[in-house]
Amino acid sequence: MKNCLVVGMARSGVALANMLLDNGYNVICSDTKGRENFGDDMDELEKKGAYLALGEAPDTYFDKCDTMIISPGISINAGFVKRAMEKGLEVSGELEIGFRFLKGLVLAITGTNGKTTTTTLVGEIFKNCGKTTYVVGNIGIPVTSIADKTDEDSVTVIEVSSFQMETADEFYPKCAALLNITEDHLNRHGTMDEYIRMKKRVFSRQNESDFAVLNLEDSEVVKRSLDIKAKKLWFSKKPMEEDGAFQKDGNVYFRLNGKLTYVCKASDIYIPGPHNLENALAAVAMTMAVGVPEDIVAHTLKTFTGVEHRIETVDTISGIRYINDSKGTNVDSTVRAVQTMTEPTVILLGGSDKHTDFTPLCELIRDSENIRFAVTLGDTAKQFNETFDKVGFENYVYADGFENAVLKARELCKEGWNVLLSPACASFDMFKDYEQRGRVFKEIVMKIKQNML
Ligand code: UMA
Repeated sequence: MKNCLVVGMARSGVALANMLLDNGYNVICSDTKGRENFGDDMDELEKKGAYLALGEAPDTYFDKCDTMIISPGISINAGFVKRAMEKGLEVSGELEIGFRFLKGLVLAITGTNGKTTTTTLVGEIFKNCGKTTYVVGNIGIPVTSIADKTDEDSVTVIEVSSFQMETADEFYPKCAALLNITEDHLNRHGTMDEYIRMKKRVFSRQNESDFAVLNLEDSEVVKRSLDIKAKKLWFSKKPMEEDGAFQKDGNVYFRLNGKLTYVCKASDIYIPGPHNLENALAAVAMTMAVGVPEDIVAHTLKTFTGVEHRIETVDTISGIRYINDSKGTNVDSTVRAVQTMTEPTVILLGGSDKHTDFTPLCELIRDSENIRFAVTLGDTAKQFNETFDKVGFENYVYADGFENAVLKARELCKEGWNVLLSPACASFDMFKDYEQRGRVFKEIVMKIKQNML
């Protein structure tokens, strides 16, 4: 690897190109978008010596490079990626190249849901140990933005997506967790089998001296775990005999090689809901496996208040609580948000299409005591409306546009109710990403508070 073609100049590509230039590599920066779509980042890269190939097909530069590195948003099955492979280029990804530069302890968390909360919580536990800790990956901070800063004593906690794993051949975390598997990203991976195969690659380089943290209550995870070579640590909300973290009689325990350690009361864990208990148990297993003392783990579980855009209370205005769950980007994630509601709720549903079957979610909403109305919006609104008709739930209404949808939800609410944004879909039909969708939701809530809407 010497002459690198970096494709995709958003967060991953910019960080990667910078890291490669800092380490003496030749870099061509490619993106389908033209120069006018980028800001100062590109000037800085050019100053450092990068060649900017913006608004052009990457193919033009295949002859000038030995390696092509793609951003997570680009599929390994894209036509130009196949053509690069045929030309004999090494094709890799941002996570994989970042990993080659990482020093110290590396932990990885994957799964359909709970990744961001668990990754952040594991990071907090290490920070509370006084360790220099980097919390990166799919969470929004590219691994390559910090890889050069790591040393033998630092800890890097990485949220890993199935997209990133497509190109991560040698990625090798000391401890990796698979939190759960439900349907997601079929538009990218085609089948559930392929999606699961990508997630499981996180364990493929591990050996018996490493740790695989797995959900004992997820039958798909259990079924797919047979060929994992690392030491398996399970987690469960119910008592269990296996090594790992579990809840028994309202207490959280960790067991390693048969030795049982009490951690804290389950009710001490600050973040609410059964899904967060699972996230907390996974974090207990991951950190105690590598020697973090139980008092630091317990203290962090008591004080960690959760992550932005995940069942986040924005404000209560005229008795109506506005909850931002923009991170509810798939059915299972929204199911968890619905199950966490303890008051009457109007839910905002819909976004860009990932070829998902909404039936289980629409049935849950039909049977839920707390979900009183649904407001559907975005590209998948029609699919939601049809699925509601199919399962026999009549209390839904379509809204044209995001702001209208929030205002419609407010109109349907009575005092003491919630407006819950948990779309069960990606955001790309109207926004750059789920974070922007969450921020816009919060801005609308602020305008409501100031009587501007
Ligand atoms: N592009 C090309 N050619 C193409 C396709 C895209 O040049 O054929 C360019 C686009 O014009 C754009 C860039 O590629 O400029 C976009 O790359 P990207 O989508 O990888 O964007 P990044 O900002 O680098 O974000 C990526 C992850 N995005 C995706 O996986 C879609 C971020 O995860 C991640 O936080 C970030 O790297 C840092 O590691 C986001 C995500 O939606 C949050 N993840 C999915 C999810 O969580 O469901 C997997």
